[in-house]
Amino acid sequence: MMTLVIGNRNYSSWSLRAWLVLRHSGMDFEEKCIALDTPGYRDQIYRFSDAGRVPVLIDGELTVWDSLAIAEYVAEKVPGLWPENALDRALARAVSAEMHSGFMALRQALPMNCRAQDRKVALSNELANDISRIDRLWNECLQRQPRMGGLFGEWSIADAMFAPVVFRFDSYNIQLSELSQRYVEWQLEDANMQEWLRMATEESEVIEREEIGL
Ligand SMILES: N[C@@H](CCC(=O)N[C@@H](CS)C(=O)NCC(=O)O)C(=O)O
Repeated sequence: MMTLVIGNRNYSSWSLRAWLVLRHSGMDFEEKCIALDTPGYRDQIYRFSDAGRVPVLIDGELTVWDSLAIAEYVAEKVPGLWPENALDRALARAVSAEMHSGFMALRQALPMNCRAQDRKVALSNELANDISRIDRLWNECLQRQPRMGGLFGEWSIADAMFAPVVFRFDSYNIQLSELSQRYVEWQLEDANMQEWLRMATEESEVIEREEIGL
């Protein structure tokens, strides 16, 4: 059976992405959770990957150590995780890549903190630009769909890539367009997202520097 090594569910945004993809794949996997920022946690991660980052997927002899690479690996095993239509698939990969490599202001100013509610953060220009870009991007995708659902209709890896942003927008009460707000609600209603949130809420570790906007 495959093993997915993840960080704290409350804070580890990259772990959430890989976990969601595996859950939606329907494949069995074991989870090994490493509490980030606790004594010896780096050594624990390095035991699995020399990149020193989670998530890490172990499948027999194979180690895959990056969330998007894990998503691609799982998508090769299980069809349907990327949109079926080639045009949608290209766009889904583009929005996923943009999330994977961008939105630095958002990542720094609004750390994922799933169980946090009603946090308040002043919006710098850079942060407002990131939020506005995501709002426009979601609108572009969602307006092409006949009904509310994933960015490309059925749930896809693109939705996994933005799942941590959904938790962030919810925790920090970020104002969005109506369509994006409905997408946030659609994501938050997802049974896997709720399960992740429940597990995050049950964790006791607190990473002080990620506790923003109190
Ligand atoms: N690009 C990597 C980023 C992974 C990453 O930065 N993970 C963070 C946790 S969310 C980490 O492992 N941090 C280790 C540390 O804080 O020392 C991916 O997509 O998996």
